[in-house]
Amino acid sequence: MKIKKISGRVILNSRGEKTIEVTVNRRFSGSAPIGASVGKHEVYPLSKKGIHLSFVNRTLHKALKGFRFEIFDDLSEIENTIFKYDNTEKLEKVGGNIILALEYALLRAASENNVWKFLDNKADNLPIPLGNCVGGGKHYRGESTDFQEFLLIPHGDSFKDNAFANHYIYKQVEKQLKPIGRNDEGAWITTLDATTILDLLKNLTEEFFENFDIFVGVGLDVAASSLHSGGFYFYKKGRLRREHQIKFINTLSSRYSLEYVEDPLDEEDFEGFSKIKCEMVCGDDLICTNLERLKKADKNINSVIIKPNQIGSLIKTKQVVDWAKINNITPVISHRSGETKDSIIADLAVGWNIPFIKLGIFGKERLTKINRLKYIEDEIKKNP
Ligand code: 2PG
Ligand code: MG
Repeated sequence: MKIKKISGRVILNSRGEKTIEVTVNRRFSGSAPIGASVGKHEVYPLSKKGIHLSFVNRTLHKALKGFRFEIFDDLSEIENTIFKYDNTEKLEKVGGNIILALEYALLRAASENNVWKFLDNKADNLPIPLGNCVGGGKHYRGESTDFQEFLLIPHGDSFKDNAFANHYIYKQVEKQLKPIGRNDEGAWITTLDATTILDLLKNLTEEFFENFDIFVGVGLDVAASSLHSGGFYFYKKGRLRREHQIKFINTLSSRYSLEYVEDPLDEEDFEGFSKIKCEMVCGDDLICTNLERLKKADKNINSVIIKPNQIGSLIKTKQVVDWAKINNITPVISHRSGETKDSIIADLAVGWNIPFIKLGIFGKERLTKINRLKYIEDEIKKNP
């Protein structure tokens, strides 16, 4: 595929914030999201000065016109061209989203919208959707839960069954919780405390198992860096020292048989993560999809969040996924709270054989990804 035209425009994400969409050869587009609970070590999503449209429309268009994009690794050359204009560590001049939006558009152009197949034409595994069911923290501006996300982890036989399980339980939660509304990721907002919510999810998942014979586990994204300040973890009911935070999370983990805990401690507390007892202990802000930080956390976690725009490069994102797998760290690809309708993470999950994807259960920016995974599942079934 030969690059003939690159153009950019400003679009709004699900939170109404500006982000960029890049179109290649007038037909294939891509866009990247923006987070609210942002790790300290993430790159800038947009340039420090805002969106750099002329960089896309003039500079990139001129620099890349005529380039032949054939295989995934060709993205290295594209990235190196961009890094010549921005060699800052955090991409403050152009922002990571321009790079990713361009890369997503290029992958679509090269594969005629079959990115997952382009990445691996034998791919046949669908990820398990970790569904954000109840939430608060930085994903809602009013009073809500201390923990950012209460997640459902279904273990059905197909992606479709798992999406059904998440949606069914989500609707039951609405009936019983009488929520205030939905937060940025479509999760239910409540001011009830963590144990009350976990009691409810435990009952509903057990009931669901009795009715539908699909086991659904429960997980948390504590997003503890948002609670952490001056050595304490601040909750509505009071503050906890580090050792009590560890004890609190471990107590919840064993009482509710949690399957997954993300960011239970502050983003610099590598050692603390190894004291958490849970089947999956996942690093998000701790790692920021950064290979050096993942290597440092090797013995502290057994799961890692993958968000391409934390690092602003698909080549580097792929390196993190590969290194994690080789070292028995389970990758979990994830949406962001300020999402666009771009569904590329669905394709990346299948094409890179990532076993979990973290998504909202409701809202059009979340449903594009769920529907895309259902479509890919059908395609795989049609051509086994
Ligand atoms: C997280 C993400 C996505 P944000 O913390 O895992 O749920 O939130 O995009 O706001 O960083
Ligand atoms: Mg997180």
